[in-house]
Amino acid sequence: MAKLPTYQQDHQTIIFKNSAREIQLTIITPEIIRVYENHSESGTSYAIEGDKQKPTDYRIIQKPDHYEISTSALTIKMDAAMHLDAYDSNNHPLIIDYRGSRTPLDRGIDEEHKKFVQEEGHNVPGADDQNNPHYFQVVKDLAADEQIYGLGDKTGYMNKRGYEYDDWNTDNPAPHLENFTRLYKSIPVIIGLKAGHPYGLFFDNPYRSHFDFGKENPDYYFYSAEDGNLNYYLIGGKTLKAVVTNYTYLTGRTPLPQKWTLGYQQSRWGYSASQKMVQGIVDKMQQSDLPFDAIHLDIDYMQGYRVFTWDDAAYAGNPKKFVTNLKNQGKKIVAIIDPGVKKDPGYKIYDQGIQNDYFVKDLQGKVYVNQVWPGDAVFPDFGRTAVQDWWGKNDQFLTDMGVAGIWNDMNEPASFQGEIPQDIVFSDHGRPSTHKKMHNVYGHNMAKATYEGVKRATGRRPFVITRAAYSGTQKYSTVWTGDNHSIWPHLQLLIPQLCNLGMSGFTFAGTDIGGFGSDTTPELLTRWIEAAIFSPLLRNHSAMGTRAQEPWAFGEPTLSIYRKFLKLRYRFIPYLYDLFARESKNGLPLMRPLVLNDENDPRVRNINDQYMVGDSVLVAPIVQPSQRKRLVYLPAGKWLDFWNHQEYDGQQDIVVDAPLDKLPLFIKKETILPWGPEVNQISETPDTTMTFNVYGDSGSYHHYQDNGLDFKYQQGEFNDYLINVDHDQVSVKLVHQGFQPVYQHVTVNLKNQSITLDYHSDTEDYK
Ligand code: MIG
Repeated sequence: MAKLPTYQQDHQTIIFKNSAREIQLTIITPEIIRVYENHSESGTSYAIEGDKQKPTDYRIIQKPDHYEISTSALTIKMDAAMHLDAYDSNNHPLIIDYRGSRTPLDRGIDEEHKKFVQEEGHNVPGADDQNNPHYFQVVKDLAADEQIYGLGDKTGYMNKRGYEYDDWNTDNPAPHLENFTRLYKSIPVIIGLKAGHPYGLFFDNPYRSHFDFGKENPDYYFYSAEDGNLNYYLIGGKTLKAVVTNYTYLTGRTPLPQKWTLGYQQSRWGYSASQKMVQGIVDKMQQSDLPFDAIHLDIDYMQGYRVFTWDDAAYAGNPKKFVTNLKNQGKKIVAIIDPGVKKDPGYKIYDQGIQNDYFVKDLQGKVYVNQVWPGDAVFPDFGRTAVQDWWGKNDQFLTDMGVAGIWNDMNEPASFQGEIPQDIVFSDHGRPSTHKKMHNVYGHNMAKATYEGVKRATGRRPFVITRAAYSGTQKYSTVWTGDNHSIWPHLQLLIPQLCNLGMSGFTFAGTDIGGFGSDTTPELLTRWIEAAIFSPLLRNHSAMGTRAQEPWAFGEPTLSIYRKFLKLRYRFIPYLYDLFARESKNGLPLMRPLVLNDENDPRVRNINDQYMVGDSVLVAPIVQPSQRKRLVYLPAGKWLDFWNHQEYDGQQDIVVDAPLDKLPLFIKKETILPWGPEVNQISETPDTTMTFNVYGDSGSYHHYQDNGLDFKYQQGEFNDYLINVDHDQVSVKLVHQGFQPVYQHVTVNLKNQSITLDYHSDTEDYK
């Protein structure tokens, strides 16, 4: 029998050694264990900040042919060949090393033909370079009954099984529904269900990496990276929710956003070329009685695409006045900032960057130049604190103008004259490194710099939106899914994409409503606003040169239907905000796949055209042209049709009517939901009343309230209301009171009556 490796313990780390390898297991918490092998790469994580390790009891037992390392939640077995197998506390296999060898797919192509095929623009995936001496792979057993979710924004379906993907942040203006391997973000976490048992696996290595989920061979899935250390986290948890909570414990959670950021936002590349155009959109929104909170300014507001400048002349010489005016009416401006700085001596940002040596350079020490919007451009070296601080201070140019949010684009980083060469010197936590290593965290560091800068300048909860991201970026920024197209497959794609982003820790996400590229149609736009109405980030955005897709662009009935859904959205904002308050503590996404709530029901494990909002709202949008009815699967429990309160039993498929103006929507019976007032924007003036609707006969609900703006809630300035309903017995309690004013009246709508309770300040209760 082969000899077991030796081991040595250092607190919660166990170092296993044999003649060839040294593998460390570190117990982070009972449910999180890190696997690490040094491949002489220095550097610490970008995803994980601060010390996450908790004092944890564990034991290590030597068996004849393996060791067993156990916490209360996980058992890891290591054999003589240093295979690692993870089991849950009931001995169910979760993450098991595959013992066989790989059987690469035969793609029927040789190197010469591959070149031609790629030159024509086809994507030939699976090119992992096993001759590279730094290449390594991790191959795990795939069970017949195993589903894999997560991986962030990747295209395709909820369940990634059968597909392969690359992590190499890529600006792709035409992602397909299936089998497009690269996109803007690298979020190397998978959330799996093996024979119904949940687990997570997070590969924390920023180098280009590849995932194959049983496409090459249905018996295994694998991860490979072209460089870097072997560094991954085995994550357990009793439920899928617990796994997501554990993963977001490790990499962080989306902080509570400003409340208005949940309002509707209108955007289009081109609007911002003049104040007149932006004002025209604001006016038209208001005249059309369309609720909204923000207009986005794309690259055209700048002087010749120079970041941190404003084309004053196009804004009547005084953009600050314009932004302030809107602000006084409660409407916000969000402005875009790209990383590429125009190479232009005499331009302040360029000069400062050159003087202070803030831009990335080639191996000869010359500042590296590529092309983006401003023409020749140079790139800030975001892997250094000084550069992040400088960038964050520049954001003050915008916040001083009154700009309320910053939208970071092109930060993969994208470049027009070919990709930035791998050896360009980018810093890694201040030390010289390479583009090869820092590429996938470039957008992350830019978003972090922006978040910190805006926070310092304004004291408000920063609203940052980024296109590129890495695991952990959710702590700093909202994301959108980049350049989709106005085609039905991309409407379909938003459900798995946003749900998988949510499973990967990115709860604050959205897609370009109506589609960015190509020309939308009235029906597509209508179905898009319906399908996306609960997406946390709610923005209609389109490319210059495409046909207009504002809510009024197609006249009636599109405008009325669009308005109806925007009004519905604002009614639900208190619910969405409550979910954010919970998410910031447990990491569970607002918009989520059915499987996250009901993992024991095999029927929900592959659903791509329905989603949940929290635990009790089920959305089944129409995502096919000319469809007017659809099948809806209702999970366990009883459900009420939101529109007519018809009751259905769960665990069945029902057929529902869905004329053009209807979004099939179901509420779990015995749910209480807050129902915001009818408004056309989120006000900074606190609400003094709130309404709750009861679906069914009883229930209980926690409702959160604060000023929706800054960080005072962290000092206890918030209210937590507990609403209890048992048939006609209604009670409202202030479980925590830290924010003034509290609601003066609370109305609870029961099936057949409406009850209003008033606040009595002497007794501090509702009667
Ligand atoms: O190369 O700023 O994804 O939202 O409108 C295009 C112009 C650059 C890409 C973004 C898109 C934005 C556009 N940008």
